[in-house]
Amino acid sequence: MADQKPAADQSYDASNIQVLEGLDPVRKRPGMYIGSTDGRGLHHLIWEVVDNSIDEALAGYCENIIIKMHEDNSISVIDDGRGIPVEKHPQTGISTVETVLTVLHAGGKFGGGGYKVSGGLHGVGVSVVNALSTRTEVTVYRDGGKYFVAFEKGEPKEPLGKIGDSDITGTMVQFWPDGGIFETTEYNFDQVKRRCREQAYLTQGITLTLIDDRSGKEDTAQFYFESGISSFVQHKNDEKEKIGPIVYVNGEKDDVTVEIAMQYTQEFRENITCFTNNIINPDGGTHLTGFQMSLTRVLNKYARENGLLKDKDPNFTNEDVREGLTCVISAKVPEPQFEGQTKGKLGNSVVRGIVDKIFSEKFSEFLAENPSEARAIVNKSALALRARLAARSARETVIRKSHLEGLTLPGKLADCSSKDPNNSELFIVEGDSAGGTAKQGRNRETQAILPLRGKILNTESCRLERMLANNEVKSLVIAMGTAIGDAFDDSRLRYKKIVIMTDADVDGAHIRTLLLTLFYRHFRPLVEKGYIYVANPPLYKLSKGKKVWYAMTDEEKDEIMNREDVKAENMQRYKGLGEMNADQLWETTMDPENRMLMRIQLKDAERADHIFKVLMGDEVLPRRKFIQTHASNVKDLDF
Ligand code: 0RA
Repeated sequence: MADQKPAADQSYDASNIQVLEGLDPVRKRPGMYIGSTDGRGLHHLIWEVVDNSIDEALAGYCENIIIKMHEDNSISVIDDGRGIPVEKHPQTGISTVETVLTVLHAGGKFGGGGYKVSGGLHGVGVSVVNALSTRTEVTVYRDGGKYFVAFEKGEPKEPLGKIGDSDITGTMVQFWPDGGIFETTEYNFDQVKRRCREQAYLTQGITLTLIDDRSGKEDTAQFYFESGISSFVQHKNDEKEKIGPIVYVNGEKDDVTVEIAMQYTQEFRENITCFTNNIINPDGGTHLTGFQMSLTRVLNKYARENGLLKDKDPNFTNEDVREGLTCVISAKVPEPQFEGQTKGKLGNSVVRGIVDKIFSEKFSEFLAENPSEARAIVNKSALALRARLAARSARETVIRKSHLEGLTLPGKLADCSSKDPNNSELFIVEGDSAGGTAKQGRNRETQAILPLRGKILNTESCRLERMLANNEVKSLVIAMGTAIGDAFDDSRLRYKKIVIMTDADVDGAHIRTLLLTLFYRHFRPLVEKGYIYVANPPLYKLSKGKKVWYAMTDEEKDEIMNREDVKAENMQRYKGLGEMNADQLWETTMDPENRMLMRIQLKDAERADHIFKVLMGDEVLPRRKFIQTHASNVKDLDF
């Protein structure tokens, strides 16, 4: 009794510790051993017995399992395995068959075999079935003899004895579930049949026969799947349009065996089922994550190496490569750890790496050897990827619309009173101070002023979504009324003259470039229709007595000074729009009678965009070249 663990500890690694325990705790707290005492727990009894037979099959000794439902609600499970040993067990002093039936956690271990791999959800063994049955009879065919032993509520009733000769081997266990423990003792044929089918898929080469012998319910079902989980995948894909063959991969590492069968279909949904030791894992676990990591990585690698994904394409995501995939993953793990509320998830982390390694190797091999199938598979993922990007873009349009729609005009916009775009002008002005001057000097009827604070966002390689998060860009878009991107609609444009009014210096030129780039990329129709202008504020003010002249360029300044004999100290150089007063700004730059506007041509905007790409883009070489060429001539930045 060394190493005894408390009964309450349903540790799944208990199978490798030889716990010798009576069956009393099982009858006292059945739920602890089989989960529940409802129909689910009742059906669980069958699988605790069948698991032992399946272990025999996995060990290579058993080919047939028959499950029979009897009139009296008893169940018998018959197999053609080696038969439970009947000789005295060295540790318990009683026969192995009696040990297996009366000692908790005494599965294959007591027979001296390897670990027990199948094993129900709780892996508690056939002794629990015995404990929860009013009667259990075991018939063993072995060593040329037929042996019989019977128990009642887990207690030996008829001692083991030889009752005849036999030239076959095998075991028959019949049990009568205890109606005093279970809420119901009536079995459901379809429920058992479903699990039989699943178990037959998972154990290649086994034949499972289910017989309902109850009067009025007579029925039989038989399952044999030559190709195991590959047959399972074939069955799942029965009605679906398939892409490529069923790919089967298996391998073993550190006592963990892995089997994966998969096939792509034209479906959009995925269908992946995972098992550990023949028990379904509804919540996946480490075998699933290992498979998923590997699948995504291998398909991306193959697609890149074979030019099926171009440099500009993003990688496939996990979701992309799962689309239309039907897959069965079956792992055999010596000491499985299950996680989650319902213990539906495999937790052993070593399994992740093992599955990843085995699958990567074999699947890469498959792709390399089957180029046309590989291409079909990759194309399916590529379709999923494109659909995902398209869906995202559609979603962004909706987001964009909701960003812009219903929004009131920005507070800093001083709008004009005219609602007719044909005689409305929008002046985009650099800075709040110049904005203030322009607001005072403007014609309120037809001229709107939108001051932009500082440099607007660098729109190079910048997603629309992020651009719209920039307040300056957002204000401009709302003021113009056109929205942006897929939602762009130039019939809603509020001003047919949009005037960029920036300082006549390098910063001003930069902001102009930024704005032109924005128009070129996102509002090109406005450029094409000739709605975009650049204002031309004077560089110098010259005065003599009460006479005043403005000069746009150095040449003009020199010409005026010569002609009018203006002395240099009278001369004022405007460093920015803000240095002019409202009247001066109106007179020189905004008054339609006097001003000089430059209408932006598509090629101007295109050039701005090009310069922008060179200066702000990812490529370093052209940028260096541009700066080296133009460093001493900043005027080239002007338009
Ligand atoms: C212990 C040891 C061996 C087999 C079994 C148990 C066994 C149990 C069940 C339960 C239902 N069918 C079964 N078949 C076998 C190994 C025996 C050997 O080494 O010969």
